[in-house]
Amino acid sequence: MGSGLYSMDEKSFDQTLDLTKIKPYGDTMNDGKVQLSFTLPIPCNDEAIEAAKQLLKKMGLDNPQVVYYKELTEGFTFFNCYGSLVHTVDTTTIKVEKVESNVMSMSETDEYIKEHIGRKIVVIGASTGTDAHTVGIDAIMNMKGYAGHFGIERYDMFEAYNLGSQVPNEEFIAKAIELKADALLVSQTVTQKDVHIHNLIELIEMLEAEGLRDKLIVCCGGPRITHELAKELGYDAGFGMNTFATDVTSFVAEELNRRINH
Ligand code: B12
Repeated sequence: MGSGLYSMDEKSFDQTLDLTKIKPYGDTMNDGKVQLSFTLPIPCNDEAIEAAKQLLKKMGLDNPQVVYYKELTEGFTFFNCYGSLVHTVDTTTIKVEKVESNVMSMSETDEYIKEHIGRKIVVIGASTGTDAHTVGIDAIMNMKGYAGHFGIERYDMFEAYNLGSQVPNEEFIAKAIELKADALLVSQTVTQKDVHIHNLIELIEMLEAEGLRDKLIVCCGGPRITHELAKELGYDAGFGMNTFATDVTSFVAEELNRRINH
């Protein structure tokens, strides 16, 4: 038994949590403490600080405090603020659509593919359209991987092609045909003016027009992609932040097995 900071009684505070009324935690349970930062397009002065505080109150933050502020450029002020949120959320009613798969390690996935597919799975990935962000797709595909998780190029039973960024959907599809891909991995980071939605929809429509949609497993990913959104747009799966290669390789291996063998 360690001599922690809390006595057992104090520790048990979280067992009395009302999961129907959860609010942020900062220092003491249910204090609602929140930190946020934003910029206002007004000069940096006392009135700007008061404006920031009034906005915090309107957001439902009691005891609003501006703890840091700075002029960004003439007429623009940046703020770091604290406040206590008055709102709560009922966590018992929350349902989130998730990718259904058993996440396996790299070696387990390779074994699974050897046993159930009996050949390498061909995947091609790219950031498509005008999207120039490569870090996400590289994190998933590059040999060296991301945050201690190897990327798909490291797997024995995947043949992985990373086409990079700003790949037009036509080119992506042409490559899929040329390489006889089993799965397409699309990365979309920029969401301004819903450009990711248009781009993702266009790919599915083009695949459908070519009669290829059902022949391919099509996944997308990015910081603002959810599985729910991906399904809505006609994808087989969607992966958001904190995804590792294992998440998508497990899904693709199991999905291909389902399609081939069931
Ligand atoms: C680096 C960066 C850039 C670099 C990119 C360099 C490069 N080679 O990638 C440069 C400077 C080029 C750049 C440019 C732009 N950027 Co930028 N950029 C960023 C930044 C700082 C980091 C992004 C990143 O690398 N994240 C790390 C990776 C690992 O995370 P990730 O992409 O989410 O990937 C993970 C998951 O999402 C998932 N995933 C991602 N893809 C896929 C795919 C599959 C198949 C799967 C399974 C999983 C998966 O797995 C990954 C690992 O867990 C972000 C801000 C931020 N801190 O996030 C802004 C940001 C993304 N950029 C932004 C913007 C606006 C731009 C520009 C439009 C700016 C401008 N006005 O010119 C341009 C757009 C250029 C273009 N045509 O696309 C905005 C996007 C806002 C929005 N919602 O649209 C952000 C959020 C900054 C901001 N707060 O405004 N950018």
